[in-house]
Amino acid sequence: MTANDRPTAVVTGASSGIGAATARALGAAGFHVVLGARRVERCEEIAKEIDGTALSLDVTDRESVRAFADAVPEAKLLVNNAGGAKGLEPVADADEDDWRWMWETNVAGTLRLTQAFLPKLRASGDGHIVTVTSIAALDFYDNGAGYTGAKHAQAMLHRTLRGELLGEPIRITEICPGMVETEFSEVRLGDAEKAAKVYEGLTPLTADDVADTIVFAATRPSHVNLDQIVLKPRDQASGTRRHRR
Ligand code: 8X3
Repeated sequence: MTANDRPTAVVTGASSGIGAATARALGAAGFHVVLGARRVERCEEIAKEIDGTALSLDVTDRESVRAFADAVPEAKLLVNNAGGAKGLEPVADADEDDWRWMWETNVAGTLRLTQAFLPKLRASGDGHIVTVTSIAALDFYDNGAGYTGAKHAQAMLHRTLRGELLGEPIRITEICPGMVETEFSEVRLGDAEKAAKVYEGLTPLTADDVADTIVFAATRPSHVNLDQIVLKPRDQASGTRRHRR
């Protein structure tokens, strides 16, 4: 799907937050962007702005991924952004369904999309896989094992590709954001008020900050592979150490 000869970038989880900002930024950088998410109406609005394509995508559903990939004949860049957290409690009280959801979206979702698009990335002669993990893929913290576990597994899948695809024309970049003010905390905590408190008294990253970084990685010359980029607000030292005014 090279619309007007622009290279095609596929962004998952593109209906909001980092995914939506990345779709916009890649559109501005000259890509034809295919936006995938369950909330396809939201993707359609963004697609209109950037002359992109919106398609329905549920990364937890094999058939949905297959139909999505079938509708995109070629791709040069895949941004595995769909994912998220549910719950924040000690292992002793962890909800098994939340853990299953986190595994399905972050880990199996990344596997499905990567498998579906690898042949197209290869065929482009200059492909690139960007996976948005988290600082939760680098450390552990109390009450976060379901999410840190899923993010570690997603990161291992992604990092393993760096060796497995060595010698092929495909770059591999992992983006590890810390606190970014998006719907992330609302989904995790299931409560808008509690979510707002997460960012109180500090200046979090914005989705645009992360999107800019993804565009930077994607627009380096083909021989330059940015393996891993960690970005956190100045007010955040780790998953649990934050400075609040
Ligand atoms: C989320 C990172 O720092 O908000 O992926 O827990 S943090």
